[in-house]
Amino acid sequence: MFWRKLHILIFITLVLTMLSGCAAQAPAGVVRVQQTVEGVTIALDWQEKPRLNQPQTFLITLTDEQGQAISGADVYMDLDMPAMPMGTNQPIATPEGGGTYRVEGIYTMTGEWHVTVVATVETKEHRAMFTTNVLE
Ligand SMILES: [Cu+2]
Repeated sequence: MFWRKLHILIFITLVLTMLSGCAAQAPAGVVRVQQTVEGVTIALDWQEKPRLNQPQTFLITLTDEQGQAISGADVYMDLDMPAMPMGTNQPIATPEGGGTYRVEGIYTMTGEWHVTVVATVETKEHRAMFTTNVLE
């Protein structure tokens, strides 16, 4: 009986270890989308199913044609709805090193949003637009 309980305990510990390992790699619900625009690859890690009025973290990673990280770019996002003018909603990204830039934003309405990453690399502007649907 003791050994049976011990086996169950070891099994549970293993499962918990695996689960916490996965969680450390990427927050739940975060997926990567990316586009290559004139030699610059713009990758965006964002919520796959964003919700209304919930703070969003956008992680942008820039790489060149050789796959090398691009640091020192000026990056901001433009959040807009194709169905209507939503005013200016252009949060500026904070560089995090290694070609990664962080943006905090929020969706103030349900429906389709156009999320555009604007990255200026050595005076040249690169824009990648991604579409998402915000639920209540
Ligand atoms: Cu709207």
